Amino acid sequence: MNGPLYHSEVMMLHPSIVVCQTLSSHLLERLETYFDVHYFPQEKDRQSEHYRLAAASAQGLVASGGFTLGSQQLALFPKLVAVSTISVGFDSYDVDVLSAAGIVLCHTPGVLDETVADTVFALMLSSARRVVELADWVKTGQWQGKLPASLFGLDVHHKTLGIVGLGRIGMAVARRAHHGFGMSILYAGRHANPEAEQQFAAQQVALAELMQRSDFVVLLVPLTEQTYHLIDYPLLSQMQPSAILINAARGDVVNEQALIDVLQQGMIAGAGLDVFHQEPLPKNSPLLQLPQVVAVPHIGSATEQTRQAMATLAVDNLIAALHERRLQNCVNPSAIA
Ligand code: 8YV
Repeated sequence: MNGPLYHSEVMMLHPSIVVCQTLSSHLLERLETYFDVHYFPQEKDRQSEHYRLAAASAQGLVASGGFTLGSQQLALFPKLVAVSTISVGFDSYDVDVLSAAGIVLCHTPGVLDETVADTVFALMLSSARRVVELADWVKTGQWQGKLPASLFGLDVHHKTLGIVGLGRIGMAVARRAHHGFGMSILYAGRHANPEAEQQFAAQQVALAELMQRSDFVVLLVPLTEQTYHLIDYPLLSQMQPSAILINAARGDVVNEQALIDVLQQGMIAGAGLDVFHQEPLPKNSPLLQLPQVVAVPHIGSATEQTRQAMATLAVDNLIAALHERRLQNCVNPSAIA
């Protein structure tokens, strides 16, 4: 959406910005063309008086998806006009608080869809075919003879895939699943997706039905008040014992304790998890004790190429908002209405 930003501070020729994420020198130079840039990529850099002074005069902020910005943190940024996150998810930013303060928030949709869909497939294949568990088995010298049937996995091809949250990333997953793996696609969500129905023969069903019928349940909804613990024990317990849960959304979309319970009780076959209630995942998490769980460290978009594309888009978003006075990829344009 386009629209003029009218804050008087934005009219300054060289606004001051704070960058709280590692950026390539090329992107930092691009920002420096337009702004007075204060760079604090590491958490420890942000404990200093220097950071507090830079925040006090900053009109713009570039940060990552893991950066927390609510009323407490915002008190450090009295002049803030625009925030640009290098992520598509923005659940760690308090949008209501930002909007009330007239601050726009921009994010990076689109450029990470295919990479996150690859991650989803990596989790599906590795959990169904027990790739991590069996690779460890080989590395620890246990491959001494024929593979015992107790170590056989489950097929992925021609199975039923249930997608919870069929947006841009879900479409990239569905395309792989339908055209590449001959899978049947179910989806649950607030809106019908006629494009998915036409292109992938996807069928919209209620969430409980999706849980019951799917061989793979893939979570891709954003974390909001409505989706917090959306997948709880009553829904998890309706999955088939041979089914696998994949979470590439946010940890708290699932009640993690309920997931641990159904896994420990063998009520589902496994889980492929990119996201967790607490990140980094604590060393004592019961999830780490379960061989049928493939846990990866929030790698959804983490390829060099895609992270660079996300950072470039976030930089462009901030330049558009603060320098060109127009909004692109803004999640709360009404903040300045
Ligand atoms: C980010 C993500 O890499 O975009 C998102 O919402 O979860 C990841 O792609 C992560 O937030 C780190 O910035």
